[in-house]
Amino acid sequence: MDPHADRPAPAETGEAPRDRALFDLLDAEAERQRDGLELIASENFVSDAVREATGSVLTNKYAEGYPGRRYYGGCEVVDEVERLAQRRLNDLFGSTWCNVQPHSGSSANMAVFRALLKPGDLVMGMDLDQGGHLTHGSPVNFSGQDYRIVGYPVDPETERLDMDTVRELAREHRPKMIIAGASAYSRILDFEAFRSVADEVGALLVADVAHIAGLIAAELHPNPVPHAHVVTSTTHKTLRGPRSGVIFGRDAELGKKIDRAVFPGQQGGPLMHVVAAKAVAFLEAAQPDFRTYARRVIDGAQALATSLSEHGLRIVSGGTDNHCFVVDLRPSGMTGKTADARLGRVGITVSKSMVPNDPEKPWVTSGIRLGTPALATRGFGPVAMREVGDLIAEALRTPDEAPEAEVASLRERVRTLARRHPMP
Ligand code: DSN
Repeated sequence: MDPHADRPAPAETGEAPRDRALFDLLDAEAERQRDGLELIASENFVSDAVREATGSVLTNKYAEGYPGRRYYGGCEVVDEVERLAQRRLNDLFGSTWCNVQPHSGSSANMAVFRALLKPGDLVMGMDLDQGGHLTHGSPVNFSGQDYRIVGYPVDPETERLDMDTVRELAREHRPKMIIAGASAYSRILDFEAFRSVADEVGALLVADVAHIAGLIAAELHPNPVPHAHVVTSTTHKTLRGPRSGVIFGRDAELGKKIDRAVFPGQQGGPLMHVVAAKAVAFLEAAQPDFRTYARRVIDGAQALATSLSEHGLRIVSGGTDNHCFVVDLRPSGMTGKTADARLGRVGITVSKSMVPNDPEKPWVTSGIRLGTPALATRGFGPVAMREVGDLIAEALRTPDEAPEAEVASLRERVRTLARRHPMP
């Protein structure tokens, strides 16, 4: 049976063969991205060059191993691709060693755990409901199942990290590794202070900069490389590359252990097309206009937080220093699930988020997390972000049972604002 039987014959149409079922879905997703307001803090819109590399012939190539030491023939070109990605990553962050093969941030973190710890070792990471990440010790994740975890909280009053609390916990529990990083935290991370805590208790410091890597590349957030033993990151959030992960640092001995943990310890063949796209993204992030972009990300996040505060919404910790923030919806009498649905139906995309000490389950939550990396790529600056704030407030106020015409009119205003800002 011809799996492409539903497509027009190329000879009749002059078009390339097309898997209609699948490519129609891709067209629908492109339209959804173009016509909506994308506020998921961990998403972005990549350049044509990143997409071209991701869709390139390198998807055809196996390259288990590392440049110059592969288990397959024909790797002379991909060796150069991987070396280029490595050089560009090290230049961007000031590291001297890196691994560009992890398929994701989670697999980068898993490789670091496996390389530096034994099962059962004690790790300190930020609790999930305080803003941390699954791989920083959640009991439903490998990190919380194979290792003993002590979570550190944000201060209940300020909702910011208090390094004295982190130090006290570290002194009490003597972790082997401390992770400094977050998925829903809107304040600057003090990597130097984390290192001083780690040194005091003889722990390794791992910085997970998945969310803020682009801001670090643009020198708008302190760089962990001089302080952390190892840094992990994704490449697709503020860094605006393909969906993937990286690990880097300045300690070559730790680097050797981590290389072995990535391959052969954990992964098989690297996704060389994605490694190529990472190389493109690292070059783009080194350009002066990327700094302008990162500034717009932060200015936009601050303008949006201010706008939502003026609409009476409570922002966790009172505002943001980076690309994102969490809205605590409890004073508004709404869960994150309800807010997510009310925004989603008018084309505003966010993620539900736990607030510190959240009484709700992760599937429901008391908050939503908003971030500006994707809209800043489309050119949304502080003025446009205030308009976005007005639309969010209106959508949240619109009850579930509102007439469809009211919802449709709001959806149309969202679409009009989105279309004023071209996709890359
Ligand atoms: N899922 C990502 C986020 O949204 O923050 C982290 O891995």
